[in-house]
Amino acid sequence: MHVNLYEKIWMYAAAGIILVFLASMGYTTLGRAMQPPSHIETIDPASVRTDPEFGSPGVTIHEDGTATVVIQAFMFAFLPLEIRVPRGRDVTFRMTSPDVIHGFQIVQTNGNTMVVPGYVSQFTTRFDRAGEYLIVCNEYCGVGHHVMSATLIVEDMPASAGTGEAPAETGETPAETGEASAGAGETPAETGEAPAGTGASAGTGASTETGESAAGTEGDR
Ligand SMILES: [Cu+2]
Repeated sequence: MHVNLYEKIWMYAAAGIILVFLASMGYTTLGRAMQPPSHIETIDPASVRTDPEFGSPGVTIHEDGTATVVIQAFMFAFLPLEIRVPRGRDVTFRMTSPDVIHGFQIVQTNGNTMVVPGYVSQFTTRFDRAGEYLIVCNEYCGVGHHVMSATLIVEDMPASAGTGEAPAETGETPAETGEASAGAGETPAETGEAPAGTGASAGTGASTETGESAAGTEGDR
């Protein structure tokens, strides 16, 4: 079958464009962590405000330094209005809506999801740049849609429990606290407050005392 040269060029160009589109989808999915946020976790929209988790939204910093942010998106605000998360650590956002579909976009980052009533939207990301980010609703949700926003503050957080400024530092802590008491591993919240000072107070015997003496050492510095 004879195909005109120009016809061939268009055919190959069209096929090439399709391949580029498919490849870009693959790249953003695998390489840039663009994933569907929903993990098929459902919730009754009517019970969102009394839900143990979503009824009291906020930020939880875990022992390993990562954070979970629970958010309620409703007409026409996000709760909490101001969200503080650690820099350079995994932050998992969990959110749902008691009314209509909202959007949740952290401007200038890859944090972006729909918030669908009946479902829990969840994604995990990390922020390498400290500062203030604007969160906006990017799904039209009613007359107050344009005022629906919140603030995300990314900052270097002091060790909340068990972790130092950098994950690498935590590796040193067990070796130092090991001198003080064998129970140090069981009380990461206490030893974590002053990982540098714990080594100095090697005289402490019981694990319960480690927290007190460590705090005292911190005051001496
Ligand atoms: Cu909205």
